[in-house]
Amino acid sequence: MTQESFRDDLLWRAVGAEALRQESHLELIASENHTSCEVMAAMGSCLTDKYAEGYPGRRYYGGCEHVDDVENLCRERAKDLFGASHTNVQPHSGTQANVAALMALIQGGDRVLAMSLDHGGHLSHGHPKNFSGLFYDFHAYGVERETERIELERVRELALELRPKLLMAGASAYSRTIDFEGLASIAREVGAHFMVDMAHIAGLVAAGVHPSPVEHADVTTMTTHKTLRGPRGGLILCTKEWIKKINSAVFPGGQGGPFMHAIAAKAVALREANSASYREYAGKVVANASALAATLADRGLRIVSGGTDNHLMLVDVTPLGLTGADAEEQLGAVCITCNKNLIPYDEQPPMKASGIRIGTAAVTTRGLGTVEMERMGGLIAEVLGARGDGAVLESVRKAVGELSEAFPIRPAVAGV
Ligand code: DSN
Repeated sequence: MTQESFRDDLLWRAVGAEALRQESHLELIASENHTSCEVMAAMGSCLTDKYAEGYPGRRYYGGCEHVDDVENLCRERAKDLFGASHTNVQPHSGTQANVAALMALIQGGDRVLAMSLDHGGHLSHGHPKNFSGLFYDFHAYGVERETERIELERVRELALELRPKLLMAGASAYSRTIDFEGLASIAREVGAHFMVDMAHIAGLVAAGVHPSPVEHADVTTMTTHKTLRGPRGGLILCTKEWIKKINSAVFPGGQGGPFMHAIAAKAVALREANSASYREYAGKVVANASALAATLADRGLRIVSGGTDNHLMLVDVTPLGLTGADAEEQLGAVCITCNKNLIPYDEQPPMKASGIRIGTAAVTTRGLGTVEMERMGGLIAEVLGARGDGAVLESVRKAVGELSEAFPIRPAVAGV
């Protein structure tokens, strides 16, 4: 069935418009990417029709022999790619994976030490209105004011003072390498379990361009749709000791039937990520982020912590007299998509924020390289310094249009 033969005009008009938006905009939201045609095909396959509560070989419904093969394949690929002994590939999202990890590792009310959301952490690491903050006793470590980096000695002092049952690492807006080995040794020293949410950097870890937490953590969670470039979803890796508890925390603890189409698409993405071309891609993502950060800094913008080691950076836009919300809107107007973001020790509320977060995973998938990053950095600086000058905005919009036309998404991902 082709899209032309679909009857639901209203719906497909919106989907078509989104496809055009993606093609004509440069996507710098650090948590987004463009998936391959095979990932999309798996997501749109007949597997979406199948109920399969339980696990391979032990389901509650009949007719699961083929989806068992799919889930087993996905599990083997996840273990192989990340060097893990055990995995659960059913979480519907990163937050669902974190629900299961917390349910497995600790009891309600137990104390957890995790990175502060205001300094780059994540909603599911203890926000007071999220399940995590509602049901557990979360305390936060952050980055130092001077360096804007996590300093292990400070985390250690807090851990010794608070004696958490669980130490959590991982972030959604932190641009520096996280020392998982060092954090694991703090956890051991205070008798805490150690959990890592590597959602943002999973693809970089898979490719070996960021140190892996897997050998250090009791449980590692991730999403599959960010740098890993798979379908929207979650995944858990853990040691033998935790797999029974993790499995029962995912199902029946936090979810019902698994999304077998999403598990098939995760299997596709895991195979794609286990290749020389993907490892080359991940290296380019990091090189592109470095080049973009350097260009923005050269053009007078302040990069939080002075640069980046991974796929993203935080840019402080207050020296230009802007809020993050203003900057997001002005860049949006020239077809560059990014998000406003709190910077460490921000005095603005989250809906305004003092910074923007920029990531290079999606534009690198399109084929943009360091030369184009320098060009984009210049364009971003021009827009943010334009103070609404219509002629500047028009010329940048034209230049962005030329870049997106030169690097179309679908041909780029067809043969990933
Ligand atoms: N919303 C995601 C991000 O943008 O980092 C995390 O869940």
